[in-house]
Amino acid sequence: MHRVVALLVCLVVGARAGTVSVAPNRYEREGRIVGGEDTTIRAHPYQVSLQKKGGSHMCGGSLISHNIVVTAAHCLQGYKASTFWVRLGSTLYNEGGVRIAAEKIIYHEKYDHQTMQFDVGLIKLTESVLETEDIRYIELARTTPETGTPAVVTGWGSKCHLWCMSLPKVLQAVTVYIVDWMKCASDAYKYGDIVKDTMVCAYEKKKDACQGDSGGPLVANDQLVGIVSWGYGCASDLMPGVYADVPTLRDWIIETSKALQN
Ligand code: 4AZ
Repeated sequence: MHRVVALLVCLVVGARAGTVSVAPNRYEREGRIVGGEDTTIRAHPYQVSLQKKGGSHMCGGSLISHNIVVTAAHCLQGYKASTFWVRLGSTLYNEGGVRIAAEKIIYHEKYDHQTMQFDVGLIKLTESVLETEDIRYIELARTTPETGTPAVVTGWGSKCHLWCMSLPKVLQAVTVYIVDWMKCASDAYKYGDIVKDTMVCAYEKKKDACQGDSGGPLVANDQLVGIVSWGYGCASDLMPGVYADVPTLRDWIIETSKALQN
């Protein structure tokens, strides 16, 4: 479905942003965190930037313990841990805070890049980080908030349209509203049954996550409820942002985090 366009877009975007992650559903891109505004790491201290060593921002992520970052499987697939650095504790993706190399990476064994189900992965850092004003571990939500609950998505995804060359250096934030997967798959929106029960959507007119925000946090009530995963375009009418549903994936995240300590 839209494969050729998706591939072309990924090639263009990949060359520009230094990412080669391929999500088949990704056929268009526009904006940044679309419709967002500058924010600070202190307001979202769980946010991290996943980068290739050398400094190109690839994806977002969320710190959940002293040495574990949650991100999207599609940010990790095809890479070795030695590829990555993580920058924590900085409003700017390209300087400040601390930069720590990845020691191990793993993604969900049921991750399917066609359907985008189980789009979750973990990074174990080579060093532990303590909590400060600018670095905090975020709790994993146990239940998906009701449809209509406000949630905040943050990231350094591209700020410009398709042919613009620069990423925002300053972290962006936008408020969107939870749409549960059944509602998101209903006739109220345009996706239909490609939205599955491992996913949760979030929507607001002209506001959305976008390419480069992948892997990053969707937060409600100070808990991680979603991981930026996919969408058709960004901030398109009746096409919500789609996220990996953290409550559904919570047990895997916790068990796998433990296993990574060995
Ligand atoms: C992406 O390509 C992507 N509008 C992330 C989020 C959304 C769309 C695309 C949601 O990484």
